[in-house]
Amino acid sequence: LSPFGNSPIVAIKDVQMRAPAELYQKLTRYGQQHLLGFWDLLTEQQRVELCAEIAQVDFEAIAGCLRNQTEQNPWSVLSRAAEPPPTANGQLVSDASLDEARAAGRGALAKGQIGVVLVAGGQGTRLGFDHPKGMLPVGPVSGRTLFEILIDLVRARADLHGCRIPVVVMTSLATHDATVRYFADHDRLGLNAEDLEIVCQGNMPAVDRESGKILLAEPHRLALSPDGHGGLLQALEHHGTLARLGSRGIRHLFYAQIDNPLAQICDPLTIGFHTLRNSEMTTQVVRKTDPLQRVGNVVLLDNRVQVIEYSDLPEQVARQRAPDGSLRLWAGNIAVHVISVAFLERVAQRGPPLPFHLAVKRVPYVDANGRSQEPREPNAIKFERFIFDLLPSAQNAMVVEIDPAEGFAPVKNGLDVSTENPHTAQAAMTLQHARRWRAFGGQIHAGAVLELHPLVALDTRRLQDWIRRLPVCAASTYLQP
Ligand code: UD2
Repeated sequence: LSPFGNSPIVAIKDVQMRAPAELYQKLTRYGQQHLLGFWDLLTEQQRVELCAEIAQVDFEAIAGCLRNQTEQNPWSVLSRAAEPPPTANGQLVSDASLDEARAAGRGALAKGQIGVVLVAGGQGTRLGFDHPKGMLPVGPVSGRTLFEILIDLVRARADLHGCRIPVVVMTSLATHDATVRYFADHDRLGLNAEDLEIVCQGNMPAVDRESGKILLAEPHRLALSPDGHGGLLQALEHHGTLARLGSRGIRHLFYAQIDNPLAQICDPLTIGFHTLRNSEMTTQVVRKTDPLQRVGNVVLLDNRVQVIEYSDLPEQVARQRAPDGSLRLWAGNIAVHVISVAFLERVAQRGPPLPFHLAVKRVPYVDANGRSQEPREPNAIKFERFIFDLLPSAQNAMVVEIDPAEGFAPVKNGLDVSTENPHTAQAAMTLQHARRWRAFGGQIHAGAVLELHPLVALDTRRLQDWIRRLPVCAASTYLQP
């Protein structure tokens, strides 16, 4: 049911007379003229704001998505032809080629060719945390936040390889201001001003699921939400970031999500496979532990590496087994990628554009009488682009398998859910750091928690120094350089 029904608060013909004719005509072409329904009641300033929001809407894209809605989800058929992807570090790779890849990755880092992108625009609805997710404290002893942990990792890599690593943090309308303030209040977490860019992604309006009409959040405001992490492409292009990175010699971007404190940011092995094999996009995967695990499925389809999102993979296909009893589509997307800057530039300028994925969600709106409505049931369609949809366009796309214990502990949920919450992430960090400590002869008393700053964890010499000074860790400790 259209919230705007047949009784707009201002008769459409009046709108036509009072609102700018060109705008009215444009909206009419797409059946969205109700957006001007409150025009006569708005102040001059509100009219300016409404026009600015309308100007940013890609009406053609929305109309196209809604027209093709029934064809949006061909995965039920396509996924049957999906094959497991080959991995760069699969069974046939020798230790020598692993060493060669690591050396190539270190070389690219040392030459200053690697930048980092952290996507942090999500609204974190499942977590129930009132700030950007990056501000969540998860360090098991240090209480360091997700932002601090991941930026510490970047700085540790820069220190180890004697290079500069610029960081781009992508935010959204929902997280931008708080994130900018957070970095300003915390001295950019130690990054040089020229090594940090915080770029805000674009928005897409939600539409009423029955009528396709764009919803208003207020009489002069569209119901906007972030356009998905695939919005990165446009954001980097729009803010001139891609050109700036290119001109300072950055050839590849290491991409990770802010919700994974174990992300192997700037892992030399992954970077090395990417560069040695001339891949335009390389992605890390983990072996799924459950057929219905909430990770995207990395597959080979039409000879291209692609991701089928967990919500799109039919259960029957997800449960298929290989002859040895293991899951056939085993490769889970952990959203850690290496993407070449030249590839991003090419797709940003010449396409193909990333497709929109449609999701039916609950979205508050104002009705035709200007009253705020809080629907109880999903009433709207939201549009999002996903960065992993770049994979099929990438030349020589590569897949690298990693051990989840060493690279994947996402924080998705609050403590009311027993999985993928802050405690499970802390437990994974604690186990990882203990393994590292013990691998070099250190000991830890039962009950003591040891947290290592990335520079201690990654730099073997520093780690060994610490173990000499503190052979037995008897109480909970955070070790920093
Ligand atoms: C994502 C992947 C899934 C799997 C999983 C691993 C998608 C659609 N699915 O699932 O395949 O890899 O992660 O953890 O990505 N974000 C933005 N802007 C947006 C939306 C999201 O920056 O408009 C960021 C968000 O801050 C977060 C990340 O993207 O860092 C993932 O978003 P999510 O938590 O909604 O994705 P999820 O868990 O459904």
